[in-house]
Amino acid sequence: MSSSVKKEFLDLGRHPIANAFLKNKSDFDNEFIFDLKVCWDEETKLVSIKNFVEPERIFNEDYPYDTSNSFPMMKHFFDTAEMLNKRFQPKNVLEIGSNSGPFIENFNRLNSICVEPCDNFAKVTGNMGYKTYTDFWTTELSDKIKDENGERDLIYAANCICHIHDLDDTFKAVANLLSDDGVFVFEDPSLHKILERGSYDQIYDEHPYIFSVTALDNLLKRNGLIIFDVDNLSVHGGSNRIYAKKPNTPSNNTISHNVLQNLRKEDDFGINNFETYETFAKRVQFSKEELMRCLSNLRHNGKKIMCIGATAKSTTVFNYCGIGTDLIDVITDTTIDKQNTFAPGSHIPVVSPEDVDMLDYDYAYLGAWNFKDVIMKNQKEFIQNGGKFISHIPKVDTF
Ligand code: DWN
Repeated sequence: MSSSVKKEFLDLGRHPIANAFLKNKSDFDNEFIFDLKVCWDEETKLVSIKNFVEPERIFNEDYPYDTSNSFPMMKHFFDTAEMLNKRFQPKNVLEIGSNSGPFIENFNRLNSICVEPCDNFAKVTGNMGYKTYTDFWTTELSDKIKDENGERDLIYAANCICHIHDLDDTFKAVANLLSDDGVFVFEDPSLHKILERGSYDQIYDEHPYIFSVTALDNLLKRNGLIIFDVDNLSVHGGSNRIYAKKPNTPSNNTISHNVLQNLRKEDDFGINNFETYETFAKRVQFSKEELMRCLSNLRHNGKKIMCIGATAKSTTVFNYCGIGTDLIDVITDTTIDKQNTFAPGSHIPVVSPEDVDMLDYDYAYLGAWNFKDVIMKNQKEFIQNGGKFISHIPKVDTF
C-alpha cells in the first residue's frame, strides 16, 4: 500500500484461521497458524494486522459463515436495501461479497450482479438467478464486469471491504465501475466502537483492516472517491456505513454534516494519537487476565460452562486467552456447516443447540455477544433455572 511507518501496538499471539472449523481430531496437528499482531499507520491512520493470510486459505468452498443464519442480519439487509432503493433509485446494482444473497435478493435479478469468491455461496446466488462472478474483487474483475455489463449505479458491500488486502486497488476498481452519478455504499465494524468497547475479538485473519472514518477518508480520496455521508450502525457491535461517490458528480449528493461530525468524534476520542492504541493494548491484556480469572474460579467451584455462538470473534478470544476444553465444554451454533466440528485452535467441540441441554450448564459464555439480546430472549428456561451468562464486552462480567 504505502511506505509510511506502521507502529505495532498489540500482540495477540499465535492464531489459526478464525473460521477454519476442524472436521476431525486428526486435523488438530495440521492447522495453519500465524502471528496476530496489530499496527497503526502514522500517515493514513489505518489500523491493520501485521501478517496478512492469503485470501485463498480463508475464502473458499468451505467458508462457513452464512449471513442467513442470523435473523437480525436478514432484517438489517432487507431494511438497508429498502432505504438505498428509496434514497438513490439505482437502475442497476452490484454487490461485492454477496454471501448467500440476503442483500441482493431484495433487488431485481435482471439488473443486479454478485461478486463472491466462496464457491459455495456463489452457487446459491447463481441458483437464485443472479449473475454471479466467483472471484475476488480486483480492477481486473471490475474491467471485465464493465465490458460485459456496463457501469453500475449502486455498488454495495457489507463486512467485505475490510477483508480485502489491497485497498488502493479495491477503491480504484469501484471508481472504475461506478456510473458518473453512482454511489458506493459499504459497511464494516467501526474502529472507534472497538476501541471504546474493548472488542479486540474483531481482530482476526479475515479482518486485515479495522476501519475508522478518518482512515477511509484518507484512502478513498487518493483513489478518486469522496465520502458524502456516514451512518453509525449498531450491527456487529458497532459498524459504520460509508457513502462514497466520485468528486464533482452531477447529483445532489452533497456532503452531509455527518462526515465532519464523525471525523471530529474520532479525533476527540484519540483515533489520531498512538497513545490511544497503547492504552487499548493494556485494556486487552487486562481483559484476558480477568476472563481467565473468572472462568478458572467458576471451574474451580465446580460450575459447568458452555459457549453460545462459534464466532470468528470467539476464535480470537479463546486463542489469545488460551481457553480450551479445560474451561469450556462445548459451543453451540445454529450454522449447520459449523456443527459437529471442533473450534479452530481451542478444539472445543461445536454442536447444534438441539444437542445440548442448557439445564446441564451453570454458565453460558457469549461467543456471539453482538446478539446478546436475541440470545437472552431465547434462553428463558436457562435463566429461570439459575443459568447465568459471561461476556468480556465491555468488561468481563457475569449476569
Ligand atoms: O465480517 C464477518 C462477520 C460479518 O461475520 C466475518 N469476517 C465473519 C463473521 O464474524 P462472526 O463469526 O464473529 O459473526 P457473527 O455474526 O457474530 O456470528 C454469529 C454466530 O453465532 C453465527 O455462527 C450464528 C451463531 N448464532 C447462534 O448460534 N445462536 C447466532 C445467534 C443469534 C444465536 O442465537
